[in-house]
Amino acid sequence: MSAVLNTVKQKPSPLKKEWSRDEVQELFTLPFNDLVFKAQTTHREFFDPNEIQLSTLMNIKSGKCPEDCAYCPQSARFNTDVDVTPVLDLDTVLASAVAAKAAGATRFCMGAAWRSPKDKDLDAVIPLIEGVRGLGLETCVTLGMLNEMQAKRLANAGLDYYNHNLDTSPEFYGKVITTRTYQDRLDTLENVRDANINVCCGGIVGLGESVEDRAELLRQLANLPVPPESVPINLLVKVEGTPLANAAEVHPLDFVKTIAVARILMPSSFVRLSAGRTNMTDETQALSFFAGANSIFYGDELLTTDNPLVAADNKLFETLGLKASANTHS
Ligand code: SAM
Ligand code: DTB
Ligand code: SF4
Repeated sequence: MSAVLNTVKQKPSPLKKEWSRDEVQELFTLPFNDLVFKAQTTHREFFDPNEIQLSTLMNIKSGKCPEDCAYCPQSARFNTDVDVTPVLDLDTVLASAVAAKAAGATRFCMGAAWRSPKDKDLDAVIPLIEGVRGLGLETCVTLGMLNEMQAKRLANAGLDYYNHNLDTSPEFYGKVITTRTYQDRLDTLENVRDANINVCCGGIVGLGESVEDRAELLRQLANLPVPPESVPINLLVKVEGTPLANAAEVHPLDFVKTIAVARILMPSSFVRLSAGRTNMTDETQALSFFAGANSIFYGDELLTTDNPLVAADNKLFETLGLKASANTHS
């Protein structure tokens, strides 16, 4: 069991702020300099501004997913060119985890293209969680919807984080996914929280959503009974064959504003500059860090698409004077 992370059940604080629709929309209308200054000031109250948390991703079960998430290359409904694999074996996963740790990652995140795992799927994933933990890495998995019992099983295996994204606003959600509801996602998040697993939950920018939708996504996240410890903000990776392959480009500064508002709404959470970095300049990434992003996916691949090379990221950290955060598990 994770000593600190999984023993104390987090309760909503009576002092927790409920963000109103107008308050969040107003942040998006602030002059850029005012918004980013506010975000950086908030960031400094809770974090070392020059420290960054590094998580490495691995796709442990690829492709043939029954869901219809319009952004996702792993949906069986779209004609994309992704590998289809059963759950990978322990040795393969541990070899990647060892390499991730050696490169400087502190968390290893394993993704599976499932709508929701069957209990026998968890039988296959649990040894992977235990093995990766045994290496002294934090563990995260993203396996789709979980019921109460499944969340408890993962907690008992010592899982540190569960990733399950809201993806967008409740209003825009139906334009992107029809095979599971927003409430289904909230139910999974509640099951994960109740099992005392840390919550990793965020969304995607670039699905064709409005600024109001981005504000509503962030408000939903911040107004959860306990905000997620980790908030991945993905820029859509446009993949040939998915319905969103030709989605409109997002202006880089609009992306940075989303990061800044996430930081202001969830001051003590890790905000992760997630998918989409291969299409960002160093300047956009640097501004995102200045706006309060303090975590990235680190490693040459995401799940099925490319991520910046580790060597390029290390060079960027050197240029920016960023240092990787320490491993909490070793
Ligand atoms: N199947 C599980 C689920 O959806 O809950 C876990 C894996 S799924 C790939 C995890 C998350 O990756 C999605 O919720 C979405 O936010 C993100 N994602 C998937 N495809 C993406 C893309 N093309 N661009 C950006 N983010 C993406
Ligand atoms: C998250 O928010 N982003 C990651 C992780 N959680 C699982 C996934 C990004 C996937 C990008 C597209 C791909 O590589 O398939
Ligand atoms: Fe399946 Fe997850 Fe992709 Fe949706 S995002 S199609 S649930 S793998």
